[in-house]
Amino acid sequence: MQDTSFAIHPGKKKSLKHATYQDIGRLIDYDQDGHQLHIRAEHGFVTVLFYDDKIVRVVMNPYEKPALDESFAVEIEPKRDAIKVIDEGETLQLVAEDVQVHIQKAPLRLSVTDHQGQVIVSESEQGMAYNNDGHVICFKDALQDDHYYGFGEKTGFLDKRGEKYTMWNTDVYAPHNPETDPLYESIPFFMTLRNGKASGVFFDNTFKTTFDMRVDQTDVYSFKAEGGQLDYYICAGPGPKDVLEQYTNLTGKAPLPPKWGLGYHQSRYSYETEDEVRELVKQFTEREIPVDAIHFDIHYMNGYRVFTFDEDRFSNPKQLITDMKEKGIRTVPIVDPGVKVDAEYSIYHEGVTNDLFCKYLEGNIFFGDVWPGKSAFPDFTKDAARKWWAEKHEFYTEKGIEGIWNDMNEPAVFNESKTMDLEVMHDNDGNPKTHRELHNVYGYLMGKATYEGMKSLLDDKRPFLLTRAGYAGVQKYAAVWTGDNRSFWEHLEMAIPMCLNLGMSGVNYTGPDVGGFAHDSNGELLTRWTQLGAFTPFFRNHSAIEFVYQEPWQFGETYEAIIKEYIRLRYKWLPHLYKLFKEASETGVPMMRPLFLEYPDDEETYQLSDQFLIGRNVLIAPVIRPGVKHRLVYLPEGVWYNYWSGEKYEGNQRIIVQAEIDTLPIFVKQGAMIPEANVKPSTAYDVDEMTLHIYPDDETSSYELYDDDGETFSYERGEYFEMDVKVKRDGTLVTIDASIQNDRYQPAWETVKYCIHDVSSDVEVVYNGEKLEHISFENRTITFER
Ligand code: MIG
Repeated sequence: MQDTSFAIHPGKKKSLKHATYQDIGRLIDYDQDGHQLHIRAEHGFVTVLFYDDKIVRVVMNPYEKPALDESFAVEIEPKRDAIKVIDEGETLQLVAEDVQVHIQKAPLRLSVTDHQGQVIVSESEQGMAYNNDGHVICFKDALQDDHYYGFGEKTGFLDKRGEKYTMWNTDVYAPHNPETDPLYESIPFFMTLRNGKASGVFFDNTFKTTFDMRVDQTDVYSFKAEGGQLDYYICAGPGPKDVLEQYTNLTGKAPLPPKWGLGYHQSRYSYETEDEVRELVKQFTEREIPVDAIHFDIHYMNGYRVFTFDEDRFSNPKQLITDMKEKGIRTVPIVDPGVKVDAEYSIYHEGVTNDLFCKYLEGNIFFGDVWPGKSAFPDFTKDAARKWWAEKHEFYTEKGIEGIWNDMNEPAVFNESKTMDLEVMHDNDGNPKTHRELHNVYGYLMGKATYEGMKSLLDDKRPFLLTRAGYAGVQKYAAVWTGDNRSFWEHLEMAIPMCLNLGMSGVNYTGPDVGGFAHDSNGELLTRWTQLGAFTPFFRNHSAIEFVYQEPWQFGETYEAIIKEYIRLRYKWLPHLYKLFKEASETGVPMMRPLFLEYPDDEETYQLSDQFLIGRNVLIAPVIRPGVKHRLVYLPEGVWYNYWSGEKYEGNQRIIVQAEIDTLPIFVKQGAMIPEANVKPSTAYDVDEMTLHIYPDDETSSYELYDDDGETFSYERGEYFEMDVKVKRDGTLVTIDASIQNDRYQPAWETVKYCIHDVSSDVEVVYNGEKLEHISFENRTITFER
């Protein structure tokens, strides 16, 4: 056998120590089996296939022809069209409509280009390889100005160039430090932005995986796994939104959550008694602070037994939940996977007798210490265990609960390794695999069981699920909060790129613990954090036991008033945010966006970690330092308005904006339309006044005003409201055309108050062909109702 292991090439940039890897070597032969191309190489086997014209899947197995294992994440079938293969002697070309795969034969190297010949991914000196420990690795060329995004939940700044990340779901106490990796989620996906064009790589391998993007020294990036096959998908873009769409075509679109899931949530580890919860509700009501949900952390349970309430602390949970619901407030109890060992506890009893817990190969149950003490862990890879767990949620739904919070599902275990023994077996429905292989999907499958269970129990109502752990595709089941941060300004700052990169990984519905979980919060920090939280997809204030309480009123009246204003602002903006959630559920493009997503050609946006967009045309620039009353804001090309003052700016420049403690800098782009609701105590109360703010542009701009009942799946059956609004400014004339596209759902508001910004007093407005008279003009703004 010829030795093709890597050598250090003198004169080239130095390779990192990959000498132990065996390169796949040269192509020996290939055969085509309809839509799959199989290659036998000197040191391995490769299969190539397409998922649509823009998604290429490559699977390398060092030892045998790859089995195309069923994926935990991927939902769609490959394209069945025969691949067109052209053998050019030294290379093979696979031609698809939008992309072309080039396979160099000796040594085997794989590249993908678009139909104009632009390189999407390529391999040169190094390609696919493996080592004697069964690790598989893939190297791809990195270019000078590549930028990398995604990787799920990671600390650090927006652009991940220069970083190295590991995917291994991990519970570390208060881990939001730049050097902490991995965290709770494993999303082995990233996006490359290269000269304004984007492409994605999804490495669908559930073992521990590592992504090495320290490309400056090597001119290559790599991804590797500690086992399994090198099984990855290339999403060819060409825009960053296309990549997100392609990636979520593979791993699934997020369902639309219930509207109350987008409201303000209040949590604490823990509100420990019924009295405490009732008092909390009373405070929100009296202080007129909107709230949609209160989370019950672990103290609600009897000895931390899941599917129980502690009867001394909560004597009548059903009554409490009913009373809260009457005030428009939902309850979200925490449910951990660990089941207390207790022969008289029905859940434990059933799990043992029906063989639903994780076991060693030899047949004994794995026990680990978590909150309840010695505990067993459901084997969520088993269909029977998922069904059982799903049905158990009737305990909650029969009390009126519509939302669940999954914690500790990495799974976390209180021991040295922080999780289960790696040799514990998962039955995986008759295809047993070790925990070492399936660790990263444990929480994901718990989420699947819970979401599906709640969905069938709730009788057409949309469930809310919040999870800490997950794998690629977690968006199908749950919202993701970023776990145990601390009440530090640095953690407020880090929350922004962390949430943005979750969004770049298919997870729209995400947010940090507002105010910080561990450590003591304070008025200024909570105020600034609430300003951010009002514009993150998930908005929950949560704090840890033994640290100061941080409900909106805990730091005095001045802060309370501002915090309240921003929670109210969230409710004002809900129609727009909800519409963006609807869009995310259809396209995979998140509500909270890094600027490069809309401006991929603007280099200034590539590393912008402290400001972001809501949808296409609203820019949020939070203040993330104490005592700071101004900040630098980058405005990309176009014309922008200060949301508060109406002041107008040309983009493509940095401005300094005043931002006293009561001000979150917000900018709205010309052409934008933003619907605003009148604020209610919670989403349980119908919005009955709707205002549409219009910032007219010389080009026609359009907006679809969307609404539905907010809580059932009836929108999937066409019962929603949609009104299309088109606006154009031509000198002093503003033309508005509004047409209802669908009214199978009737919102409580019957007219829309139009508010047109930045016009002069001689403005003329033509609305659906009718010239309007006597419209009120004030502050360069006119309003009328239709
Ligand atoms: O070991 O349930 O991240 O939100 O309050 C800590 C108690 C367990 C960790 C979660 C946190 C939650 C806490 N949990």
